[in-house]
Amino acid sequence: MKKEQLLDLYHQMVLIRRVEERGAELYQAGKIGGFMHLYIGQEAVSTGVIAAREARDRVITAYRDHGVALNCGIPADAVMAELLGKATGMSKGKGGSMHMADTEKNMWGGHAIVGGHLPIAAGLALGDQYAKNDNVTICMFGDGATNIGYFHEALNLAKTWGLRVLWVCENNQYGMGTSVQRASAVTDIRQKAEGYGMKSGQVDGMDVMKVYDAAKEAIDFVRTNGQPYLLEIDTYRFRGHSMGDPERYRKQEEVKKWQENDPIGIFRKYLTEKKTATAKVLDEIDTNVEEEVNKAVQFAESSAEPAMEDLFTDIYTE
Ligand SMILES: Cc1ncc(C[n+]2csc(CCOP(=O)(O)OP(=O)(O)O)c2C)c(N)n1
Ligand SMILES: [Mg+2]
Repeated sequence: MKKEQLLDLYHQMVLIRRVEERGAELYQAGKIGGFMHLYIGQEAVSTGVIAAREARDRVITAYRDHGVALNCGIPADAVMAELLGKATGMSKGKGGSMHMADTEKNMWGGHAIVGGHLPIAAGLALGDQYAKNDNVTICMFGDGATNIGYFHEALNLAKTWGLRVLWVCENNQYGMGTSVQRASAVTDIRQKAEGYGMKSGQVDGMDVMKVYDAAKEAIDFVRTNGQPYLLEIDTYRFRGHSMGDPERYRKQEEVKKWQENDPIGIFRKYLTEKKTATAKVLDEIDTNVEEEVNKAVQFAESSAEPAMEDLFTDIYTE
């Protein structure tokens, strides 16, 4: 990877972190309504996976979607405005935190029903199969979603019909307050692919370079063979499940242990040790991101709410 691309990945990870830190403040100030789930701690996952796609490859995810939106190239302005429910948001302020989408950027949405978007991913890939192209659909979901019927139906169909889907399980160790051990018969999530004769892999999700390499290999496999693949990416969310989670189900020592493996810190170390960039250059990127996010907040706060007459538009296709 060239230096510019590496620094761009660093920029993306820091941007996700700062957008969400500011988002959390705005939520606490009552400026964001509804549920909001932060991606802080998991930044290396979507950053590494989406860097490995071609622009023609589709991405679809669950409700923890702010990072995915930013990685797909949706500007911070549009993400922040959507969080605040403003008409200038990428979903015109009518989707909010859990429903960020921009099909022009091939970002097919955040989806709030656990597992509900997996059959949609199979459908997107079936559409590409009909159109006789070799685009890949990247479908991201949590460990909890793999205990839902939709996961099994979608993986079965994908293998039976030879659909080009990269199934990405972000195993952040918990589904709300329930640990993987308490909810899943097998704790190595990748094993679930075996029941469908599907190839699978597993990678450390705190290291963006490892994620990128694993995702690149998996996407190449899917594209070349016309077969799905399940990639388990092990990670951790540093914050609660959603805003206002008292986190009684996990110990602070456990959270601290994972925080010592901060994906941004790991990547900073990688970049400085490889002499790709000095700490000063990385600090400058941090400052630029701060500025970018300040502007995004100003843009969002000064934008208009959606108009009353738009209440019933964008519900059905016309
Ligand atoms: C069908 C359905 N059941 C329950 C819920 C409530 N719910 C929201 S998030 C969540 C946990 C999902 O965990 P996981 O898939 O691991 O994703 P994570 O939140 O860890 O990213 C649950 C049970 C829901 N949204 N949809
Ligand atoms: Mg989870």
